[in-house]
Amino acid sequence: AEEALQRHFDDRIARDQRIEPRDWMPEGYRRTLVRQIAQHAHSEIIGMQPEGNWLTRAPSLRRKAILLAKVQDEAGHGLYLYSAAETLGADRADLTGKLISSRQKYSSIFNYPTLTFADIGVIGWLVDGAAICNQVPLCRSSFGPYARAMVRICKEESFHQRQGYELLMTMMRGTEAQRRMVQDATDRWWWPSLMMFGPPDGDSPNTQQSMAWRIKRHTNDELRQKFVDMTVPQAEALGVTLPDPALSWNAERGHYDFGEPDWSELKRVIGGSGPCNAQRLEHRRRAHEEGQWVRDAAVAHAAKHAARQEA
Ligand code: FAQ
Repeated sequence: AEEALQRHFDDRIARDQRIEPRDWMPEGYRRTLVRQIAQHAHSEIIGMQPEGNWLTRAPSLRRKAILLAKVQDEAGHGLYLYSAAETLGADRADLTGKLISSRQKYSSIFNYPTLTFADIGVIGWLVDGAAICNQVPLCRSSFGPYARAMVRICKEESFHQRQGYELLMTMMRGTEAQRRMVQDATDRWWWPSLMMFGPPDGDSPNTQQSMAWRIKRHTNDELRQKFVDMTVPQAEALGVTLPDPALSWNAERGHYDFGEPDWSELKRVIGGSGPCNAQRLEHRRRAHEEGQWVRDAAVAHAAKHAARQEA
C-alpha cells in the first residue's frame, strides 16, 4: 500500500500538481518542508530587529509610518509561515523553542548591524530584492499552503523593495554626506545579500532532493545570478558602485560575471558567530519570556470560553 501511495505522490509531483496537508507524503518531504518553512518564518520574525532598531530614530513622521508598516508586515509573514508549518503537524511553540535554543536556523542576513538610516533603504533594496528573487519561484512550490502563503508575501515584499529604493533615491538627491552613507551601506550589505541564497550548488546538501520534490524550483546559484543581473542596472540608476571589481557583463553568457562571496564568512554566521547573532537571539528569547503572560491569558480565556459554551 505504501508503494502505491508513493507512486501516486511521485505522479502528482511529475504532473506539477499541488500536495495538500491531508495528502500522503514521504516523511523526508514533510521534514524538509518543516525545516525550510520554519527557517523562513524565523527569518521574518528575527528580521524585524535590524529595522526595528531605527523605528524611534526615523528622520520624519512619514519615514517612521512606512518603516512601522513594513516591520508589521514581517510579523504577519512570520505568522502565515508558522501556520503553513502547522499544516504539516509542526507545533508553533515547539518551533519557537527550537529557534531560541539554536536548534533551528534563520537567515544569515539578519546577523549584521544597521549602522545608519541608509541601511534601512539598502535592506529594502538588496535584502528584500534578494528575498523576492528567491520567493517568487516558491509561489510554484509543490506544497499548497507554502506556495499560497508566498503569493501574498511576495506582493508585500515588492512594496518593501520599492520603498527601500525610493528612500535611497531621495538620499542620493540630498547632500554629499547622504550619498556617502548610501554608498557605505551598499558596500556593507552587498556580499551578505549574495549569501542569502545559500552555499554554492556544489556545497548545498539539500538542493538536489528539494528540486526533485519541486519544493525549490531553482538552485541557489541560479537565483544568485538572477539577483545580480537584476540589481546591477538598479545600482547604475541609483548612482552607487557595487563593491566587486570582478563584476562585468559577459555577452557570451548573457549574464554578469561576479566575484566569489567569502563562503567562510557565511559558515561562521550560520554557525552563530556573526556580528549580531548573540544579540538577536537574546532579544528574541527575552521577548518570548516577557510574552508568557499573554499566552497564559489567551489559554485561560479560551478555557473559560469553552466552559461557557458547554454550560
Ligand atoms: N542563512 O542545502 P542548502 C526574509 C542553511 S528573506 C542561514 O542550500 P536549502 C524577508 C540551510 O538551511 C530570508 N542558513 O539549504 C525579509 C541548510 O541548513 P539545514 C528568509 C542558511 O534549504 C526581508 C544548510 O545551510 N528566506 O526573511 C543560509 O536547500 C527583510 C545548507 O544549505 C527564506 O528562508 C542562509 N543564508 O536552501 C524579512 C527563503 N543558506 O537546515 C525582514 C526560503 C543556507 O540543513 C526584512 N528558503 N542555509 O541545517 C530557501 O529558499 C532555502 O531554504 C535556502 C537554503 C535557499 C535559504
